[in-house]
Amino acid sequence: MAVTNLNGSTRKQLQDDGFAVLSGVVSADRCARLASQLNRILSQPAAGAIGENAKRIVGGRNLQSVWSGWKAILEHRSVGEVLNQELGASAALVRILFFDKPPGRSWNLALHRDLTIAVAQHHDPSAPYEHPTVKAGVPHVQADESLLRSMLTLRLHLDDMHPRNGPLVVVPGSHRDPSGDGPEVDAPGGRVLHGNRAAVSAADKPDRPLTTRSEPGSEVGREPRRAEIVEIACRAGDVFAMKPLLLHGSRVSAKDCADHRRVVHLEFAPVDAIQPPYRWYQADRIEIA
Ligand SMILES: O=C(O)CCC(=O)C(=O)O
Repeated sequence: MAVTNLNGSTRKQLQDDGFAVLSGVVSADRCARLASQLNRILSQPAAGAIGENAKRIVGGRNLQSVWSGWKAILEHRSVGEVLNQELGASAALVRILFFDKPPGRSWNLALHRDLTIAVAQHHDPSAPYEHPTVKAGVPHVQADESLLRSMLTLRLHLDDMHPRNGPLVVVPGSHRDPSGDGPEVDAPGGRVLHGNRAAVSAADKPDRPLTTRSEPGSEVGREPRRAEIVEIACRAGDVFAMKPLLLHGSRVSAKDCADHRRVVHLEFAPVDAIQPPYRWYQADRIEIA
């Protein structure tokens, strides 16, 4: 992989906070074309669309073999750099998800970590991974900490993401303590971060609070922790890089917001990081010019 060194502060932010914004990776025009392609693909009856019907799509799975549009991000030097520095020369794309928050049909997603990977098949006994499930016909398992620590997610934003269209929220540094339940969240406040840490006014905040997805009773006997939750803002074409163990969720859109919030969520791993007998469901090695 012919790459130069990633900007030191981006790398440090990924290590310390568990996320970083790579700005201006894809042009807004190209994002619009990619969104149309995805819409066309997910409207086909056999596609892995998530939603009530072809006209009410809120997400998609199993896009890896039918859509190569995600490769647009590889044309930007910063993406090759981050993949090379975080994953090494054997980086591979191992899963694509697509998310939207369509106007009038948005929701609030509780804080969680991304623990699930798509695999070629389940095994019995399931160790070292657990909780086998099937999602849209594809076997999945919950990976262990060592595999999740080796992975990186890149989220390509196809629309601007702002305080009114259901933005992502994260708990900086939470990837470093994956046993933590996360903060006690009782208000929709928190800082707003962009690549350049822009702030927005409280009046722009959506009206429903976030909740955490911790086990019942998990806070018993402990003082609630007040870790910081920050709201992320991105422009269409930015890539949000994130460690899967980072606690994250998203807010519901404002009721009168007419903007979609479409994101292509790409999970990468060193291809050999998965433990036999498991194999990735699909792994596309990354080649950077
Ligand atoms: O973009 C979002 O709303 C977050 C989606 C997500 O993290 C998930 O569905 O696991």
